[in-house]
Amino acid sequence: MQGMKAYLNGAVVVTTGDITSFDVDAIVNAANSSLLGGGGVDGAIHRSGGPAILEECRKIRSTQYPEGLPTGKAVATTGGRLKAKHVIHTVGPVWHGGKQGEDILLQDAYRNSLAVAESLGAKTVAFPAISTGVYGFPKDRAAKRVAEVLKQYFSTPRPIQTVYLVFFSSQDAELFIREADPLLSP
Ligand code: AR6
Repeated sequence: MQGMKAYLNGAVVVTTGDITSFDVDAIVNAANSSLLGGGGVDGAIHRSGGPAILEECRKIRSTQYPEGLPTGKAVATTGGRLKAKHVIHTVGPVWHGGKQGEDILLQDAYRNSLAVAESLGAKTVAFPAISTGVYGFPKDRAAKRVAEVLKQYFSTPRPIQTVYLVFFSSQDAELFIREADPLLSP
């Protein structure tokens, strides 16, 4: 898979495209607490992956999370018809101005998704820019928070080989690189 820029000895690759087409072990979904679908990347993943994903989400709701998946947590389902074997559903924070724990919750969403990916034995994982769409988290600030998580995560040996950060536009990818570069460059 081609990237615009690689960081942390190739463990993190910044790229653009439609995450539903990625041939990786797991893709992450920017879901909502209901786990029952929505718009944005969530809608695209359910459309491309088919009904098996929603079926497993319903099961998770009826067993593990009857009240919904809390913000910052992550769970896995099949990838259904996607190339990716697994979808990791996480819920990013809704932006309320930045003083309601949004930074930590966004980082929790990435960290817990990485932990789930590890538990699945995934070697390659693709993330969308969680919370930066309808949830309104500022993209520049999100870039810094994500860079911090990945820098810390890959500061010790990890079973995950490559994390792809997938942006929907090259403008978004460039913005990420601008903000994250000072934190991720050697
Ligand atoms: N591939 C990669 N990135 C995408 C794609 C795609 N196919 N589609 C959108 N993006 P959003 P959120 C980018 O709104 O802010 C849903 O309704 C998009 O440009 O999908 O976490 C859920 O059900 C943006 O930068 O997620 C929730 O209710 C990023 O993905 C709510 O939206 C995230 O945008 C979650 O909001």
